[in-house]
Amino acid sequence: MDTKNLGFNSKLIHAGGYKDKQGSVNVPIFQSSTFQFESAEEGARCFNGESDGYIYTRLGNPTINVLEKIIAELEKGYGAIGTGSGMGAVNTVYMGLLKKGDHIISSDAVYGPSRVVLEEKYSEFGIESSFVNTSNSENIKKAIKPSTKVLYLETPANPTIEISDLKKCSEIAKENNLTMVVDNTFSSPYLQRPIEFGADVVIHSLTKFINGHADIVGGIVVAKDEQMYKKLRSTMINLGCNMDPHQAFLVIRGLKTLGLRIDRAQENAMKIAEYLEWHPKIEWIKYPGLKSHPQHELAKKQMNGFGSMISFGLKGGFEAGKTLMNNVKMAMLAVSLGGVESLIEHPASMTHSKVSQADKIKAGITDGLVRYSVGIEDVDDLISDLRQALDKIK
Ligand code: LCS
Repeated sequence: MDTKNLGFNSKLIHAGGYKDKQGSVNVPIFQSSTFQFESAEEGARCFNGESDGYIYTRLGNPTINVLEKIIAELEKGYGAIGTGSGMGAVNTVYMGLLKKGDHIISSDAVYGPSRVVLEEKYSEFGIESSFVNTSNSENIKKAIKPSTKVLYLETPANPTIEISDLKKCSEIAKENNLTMVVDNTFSSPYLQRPIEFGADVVIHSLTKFINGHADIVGGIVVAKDEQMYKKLRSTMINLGCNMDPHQAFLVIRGLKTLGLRIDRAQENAMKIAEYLEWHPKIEWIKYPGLKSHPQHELAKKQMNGFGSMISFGLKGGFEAGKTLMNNVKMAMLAVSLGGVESLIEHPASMTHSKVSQADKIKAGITDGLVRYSVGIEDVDDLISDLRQALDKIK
């Protein structure tokens, strides 16, 4: 079936175009590392690109390919490349797009390891990186050098929930010949499709909203055009950070309810944000759906919803945050996000602990910041849970 003109939720169920010869409604798990050729000639054709038959799972696998086709269609890209984790996707992009002497500009608030690997490892290969607050696009212009090749954005950013203007950023990228990469993990294609705003590459940690059930780790890279797709696929193959077919099967299953899950989670998040905003023990809160969020109007323009990630600080600072995290009963104290269950964590000591203290402060990742990933539970239960934990703060 041609799914191009279907609505998003229909695409979640029908995109990918897989039709099983045995009639299976679901995509089977092709749990095979290697694939037989019909003849020596066919084997040679597969290797020289004249045939698109499968060869070896690190290069491509039917189950993984279905997931790749679905995500490419949802993100409006040319093609997608499954990876074993979100960090596999991040490194495929860094390795594929940067070489010795190149410079990358990244949002200063990004997932900790996406930043630290540039500072600690890619610097050893002669690759330079700058981290700026990309929610003000003037900061990007100021950071551009003749050697700048890549603009890397996370919006909304982990964990500050700052939002960068995708259209403005892509205009700057085009004017300066930069490849624009967007980590779209916090939105998923249901809420935001960066390629429509001019991004060249989109990446995801599938571990989060796209799979949505906290039972796998996975990643994906989506390329806007064929040339970029081929370059990044060959990088992934050589890095060896491919996805596993069973992982792909679970993501395909989780993905089917993406729209339903996000609708429910963001409805909950709005109510929780409204509750927290006026709570006497809360010092500040960042949720794109609140008018008080500095980029609320931009979020309305470039996103189809405000998502379910909230960050906030308590008047009692980190000690108060600790009391809250130690006393919530329904929200689980755990890293990761975007699942059906609500999770709470402290980025400064957990997900972003390897970022230097000075860089954390500069990026707004203060010691008092608490991150809350709102799940799909009954919102009254989640609010009661927060209320009783907040009551414990002296
Ligand atoms: N990009 C973003 C925005 C992320 O939040 C993460 C993981 C990654 C990439 C890496 O993906 P992974 O390899 O874990 O699949 N973020 C995490 C977090 O905030 N808590 O735990 C993991």
